[in-house]
Amino acid sequence: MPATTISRGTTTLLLLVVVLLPSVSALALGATPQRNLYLGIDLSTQSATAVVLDPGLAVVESRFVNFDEELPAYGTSAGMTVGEGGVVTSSTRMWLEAMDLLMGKVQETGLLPRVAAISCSGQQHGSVYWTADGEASLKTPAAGAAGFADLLPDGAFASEASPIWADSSTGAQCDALERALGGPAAVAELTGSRAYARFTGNQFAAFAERTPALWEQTSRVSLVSSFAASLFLGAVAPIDYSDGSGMNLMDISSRSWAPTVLSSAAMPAGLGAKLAAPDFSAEPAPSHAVLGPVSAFVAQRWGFDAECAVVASSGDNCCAVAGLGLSREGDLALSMGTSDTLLGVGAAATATPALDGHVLAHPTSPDQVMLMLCYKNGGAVRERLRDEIVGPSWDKFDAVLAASAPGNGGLLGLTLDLPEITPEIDRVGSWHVDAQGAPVAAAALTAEQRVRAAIEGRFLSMRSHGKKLGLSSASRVLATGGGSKSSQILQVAADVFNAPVLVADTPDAAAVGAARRAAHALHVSAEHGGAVDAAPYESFLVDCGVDNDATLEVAAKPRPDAGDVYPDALVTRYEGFEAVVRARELD
Ligand code: XUL
Repeated sequence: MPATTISRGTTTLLLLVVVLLPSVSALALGATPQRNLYLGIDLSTQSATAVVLDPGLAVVESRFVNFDEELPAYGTSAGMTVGEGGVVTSSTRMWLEAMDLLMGKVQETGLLPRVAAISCSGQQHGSVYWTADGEASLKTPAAGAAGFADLLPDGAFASEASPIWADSSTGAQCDALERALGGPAAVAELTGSRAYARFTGNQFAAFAERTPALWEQTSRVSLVSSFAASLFLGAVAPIDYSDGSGMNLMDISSRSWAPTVLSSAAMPAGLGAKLAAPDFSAEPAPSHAVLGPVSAFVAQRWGFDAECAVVASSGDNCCAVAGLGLSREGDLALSMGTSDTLLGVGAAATATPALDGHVLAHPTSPDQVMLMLCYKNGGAVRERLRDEIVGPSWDKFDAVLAASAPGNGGLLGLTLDLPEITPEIDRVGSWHVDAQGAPVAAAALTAEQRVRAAIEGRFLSMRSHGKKLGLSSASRVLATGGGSKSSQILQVAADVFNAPVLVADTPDAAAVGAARRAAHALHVSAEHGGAVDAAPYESFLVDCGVDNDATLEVAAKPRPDAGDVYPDALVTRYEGFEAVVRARELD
């Protein structure tokens, strides 16, 4: 597949066509000695987090709202409501109430009048359905509105059940999109990813198909990130390039909505108009766009300075990339949580969208892309294995892992408790093959072999799919999440990636990334007329005094023979093994 090129020229040009709110000059919104703090908010699946950064971009305050605990009326589990047939939603109203609670907590710090700029991070792949009434209430708040939930009463949204990233109910819509565009590779080539169930374009299509009257009532659509920005701006905010590239709707090369997708039979009528933020360009905005000042309502209600700038919001993975300082090609972030995510940085000019994983616009660097692989079977499978074999102790698990030989004598394994998305494998079970490719029953394996096969398998898979997206070799791996508590898992990661593994002590990376992006965007706008190339994010952070490397601790170094134990040939073998499991050629 040919490389995707995202030119710097295109980015600059598109920046110029982002029309700021009438009567507002972004240049008037710079930091001042009285206004030199930055607010970042992460509206994520289970919680909302706010951080306030000082002029050196270090966290001075953070506040937090947990949805299940603090908003029990919504009856969520881990922030979600699980319906029939793979439908998973969160309540738009719960998010509004959460933002009110959070802002109340942040206001108590007394720092809000000194905030120069704010940006939000939102869970990727969630959608919000505004009505014309909702848009009007946002722009012209009713007198005496006590907060966001009050400002946007019943009727502000065509549906308050917002589909989120965990929704997997849109298979038919994904098939329709791939058919309409000429197959999965064509969709990947154009948008950076083949059609994925959670990608928001497919959510819009499913919403319109299932509830056409509600789609009719929808005047605008937002992502969770642009929804959060809209609240502070007092107008529907544009979707940014980086989060926008996780929708199957944006042309990853030109960073504009792809006309062939919007006009295809797979997408609902009127989508283009609903994607357009009325006070801005109809197209997605650069992630560093200053959209305008906070609304008069927001300034008054929470005591912001009237000139506090609202910067385009972005997805949580995109903001985590900015928060972790992932900017060098070869930098990888390995998040081992409930699901496993590998984030990497690549050159836009050489990235190659593939059938597994995603090429997304980089949130801070126009010449780069963010490469992402998400696995559904992550921490839950590892913890089940650990509990079955040694009980709930990572130390004991580490001892078992350390007792087996790296490379596992050629044994390969894959364990799925849920159908997998990378690669798409629609079955659950546990499969192993020996060095000759012959199937081996799990009962015939020692605990040490099973554990090592599970851990090595995941990293070999990441290497294989990462390579197809254009990730050639790793220079360092930043590990986060529950799995990074196991020192031996980190050692296996160092060996398989043949790179040092660092543990990132950056709690709230997405909220910190949002706040740092806000500071950078304000600087670019006020000092460089919006020309992001004049002040690259990395050098801006250094100029502010941020030492990203100081927060990183080397947790594992690759063994000297790592390249021989885990050669490319082994990665290729693993790729073939996954294909055999996927094709059901192995019981
Ligand atoms: C990424 C994804 C999840 C969400 C969680 O593609 O689906 O990581 O971003 O918030």
